[in-house]
Amino acid sequence: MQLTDLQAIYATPFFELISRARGVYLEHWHGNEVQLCTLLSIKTGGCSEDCGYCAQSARYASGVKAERLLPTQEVMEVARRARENGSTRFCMGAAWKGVREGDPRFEQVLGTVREVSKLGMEVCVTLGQLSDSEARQLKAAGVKAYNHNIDTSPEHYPNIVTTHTFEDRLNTIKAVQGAGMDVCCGGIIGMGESELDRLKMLQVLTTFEPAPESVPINCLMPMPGTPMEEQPPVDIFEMVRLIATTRIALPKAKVRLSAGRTRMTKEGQALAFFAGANSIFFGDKLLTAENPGVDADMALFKELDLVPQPSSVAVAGV
Ligand code: SAM
Ligand code: DTB
Ligand code: SF4
Repeated sequence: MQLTDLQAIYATPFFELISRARGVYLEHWHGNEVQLCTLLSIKTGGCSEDCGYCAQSARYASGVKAERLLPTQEVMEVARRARENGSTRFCMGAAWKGVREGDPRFEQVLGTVREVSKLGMEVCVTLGQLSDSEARQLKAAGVKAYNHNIDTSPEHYPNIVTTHTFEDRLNTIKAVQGAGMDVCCGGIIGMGESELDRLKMLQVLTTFEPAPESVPINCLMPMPGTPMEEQPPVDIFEMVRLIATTRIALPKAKVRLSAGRTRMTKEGQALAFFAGANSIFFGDKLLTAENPGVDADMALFKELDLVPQPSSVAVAGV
């Protein structure tokens, strides 16, 4: 899609915009179903990269300590609980620049993926940069989707990260597509970017072939000790406008209302669901930051008559 088209959509009067987004949404999805994804940080902190928003970078005194890679059995306990709570996607994150073939830790992650995929949830991982052959191994082990965000516009990216480039991110996404995994790719708003940067980020997402399967829209959670700790919160109507524009631009993608829900009201989240958001991170923790708890989210779903989206994969009976 052209940037000018996205700008025109974004600038539509608010109620017209969310009504149009709702219409597009209902053409492609069941209007009351929201996908529940549980996140688990399987390797926390100590990351070599300098992403200015991230508490897991070794460069910032964020208070997040570097930990070892979690053993498969520990991951399985959390994954089983996530399934009991109703999650249909389980996403494991590692604070690494990327994975290295031949590294025993990569072999361990492959083993963990094989086990988790027996639980009948969609398996997603976010492990940083990948080569083609690593991507193929992850796919073979049972990964359905790979999360790798472009995070912001190509122009704003160097203001946020200097240890890798926007192009590096796109190359990993190509490796993921080449291996036949779904691409989960979105970004963060509230990092000092302009409205134009947000739409440029969305424009890049619309050029992907195939289109991203899911698009997480995160609001910056300003983590203490990071360069972004003082960033002001994102205005809810800007967030809803971006969600509506994303829904119209990428009708078949799951649009995930991601980090930052702890600072949103119930009404704000309801507007985001109305405008086409149909996935959330579920559980009281994201990777290191807080998320609304299971009980609060289930109460909200009840009030809004929303239901968890069924899993797209079969349960193996583990
Ligand atoms: N290391 C891998 C990578 O960089 O892709 C995977 C983990 S990384 C923490 C996954 C994504 O979480 C980032 O791309 C970013 O979009 C999001 N994220 C990290 N810290 C955040 C924060 N403080 N607020 C909002 N989103 C954040
Ligand atoms: C995504 O877009 N958001 C998630 C997931 N993909 C991996 C991560 C949010 C992290 C929020 C900050 C934290 O927990 O440290
Ligand atoms: Fe490392 Fe990923 Fe955090 Fe960047 S976003 S510092 S690559 S964990």
